[in-house]
Amino acid sequence: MQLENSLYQALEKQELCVYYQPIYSLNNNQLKGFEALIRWQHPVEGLIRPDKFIPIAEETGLIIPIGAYVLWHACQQMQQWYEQFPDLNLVLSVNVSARQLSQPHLVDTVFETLTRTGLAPEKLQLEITETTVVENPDAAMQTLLKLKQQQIRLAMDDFGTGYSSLGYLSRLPIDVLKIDRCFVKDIEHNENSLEIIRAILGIAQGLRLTVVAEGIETEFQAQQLRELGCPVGQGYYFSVPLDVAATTQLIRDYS
Ligand code: G
Ligand code: G
Ligand code: G
Ligand code: MN
Ligand code: NA
Repeated sequence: MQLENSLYQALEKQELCVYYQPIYSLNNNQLKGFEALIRWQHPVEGLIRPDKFIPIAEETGLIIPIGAYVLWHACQQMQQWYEQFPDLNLVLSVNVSARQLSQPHLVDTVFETLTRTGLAPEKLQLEITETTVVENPDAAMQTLLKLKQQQIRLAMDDFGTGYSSLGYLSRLPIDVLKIDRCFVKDIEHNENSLEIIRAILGIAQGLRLTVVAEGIETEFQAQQLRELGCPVGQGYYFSVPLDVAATTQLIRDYS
């Protein structure tokens, strides 16, 4: 309850900010985009990570304004980078939680944000999870189809950990699978994880989806994923999530 109150105030006082984790092509280390990740800059506690407050935001419904806030700030920032660095070709990936996806209003929020920030819809990717879809497949399908009609890219986050249904995967208008970091983490010690990744890559190829491996922390993991044919990755090995200044510097160095 106390955290709920201060979370509400955090939104009002603009203590929430967005960090950006770079996403790279594994073949040539080309920068492909960023995942937007919310942080809470608490005046006393310091930087609070979302695992602490996203569940509360979900329960209380605060995730709706917080989600809109992240979307707005990230799209606005991405458009600013596009204006500052005209040769850029990057995708911005934003997480969408179950409660957000179950709201019919999500589609309007996304379209309005794109219109008002000027960011092109094909530069925005929304990350949803399997669990979200399984909870309310019909509503999810409706919403995702509307987003897809407008050229927004859709990614299945944490793939392989939820109530996976390969049936949904074949019917939903998904473009990208994000392999959960638990499989990547185990790659060196657990032959099964390697085989699961191989299987996910096979499914993705069959369904013409692209794949992003999450949580890459070592050169060994990056190399294994490359050899398996995984095209894209993110993780501490490449970079931790960065604040706006550090992200701008990374883009400048890269351009
Ligand atoms: O970056 P990291 O530890 O900080 O994120 C922890 C969890 O919080 C992840 O599951 C991530 O998807 C989620 N998360 C981070 N930012 C957002 C956000 O803006 N919206 C939602 N719904 N979840 C987020
Ligand atoms: O401007 P203010 O901070 O009061 O806006 C309230 C919320 O809406 C915040 O999350 C803000 O980032 C976001 N926001 C501000 N202007 C716009 C806008 O023109 N469109 C949308 N969709 N969101 C906005
Ligand atoms: O659920 P989602 O995939 O959106 O979560 C992203 C989360 O993963 C964020 O909390 C982010 O900070 C974290 N993260 C990003 N790279 C790594 C990594 O290499 N290792 C670990 N353990 N976490 C990572
Ligand atoms: Mn994610
Ligand atoms: Na994930």
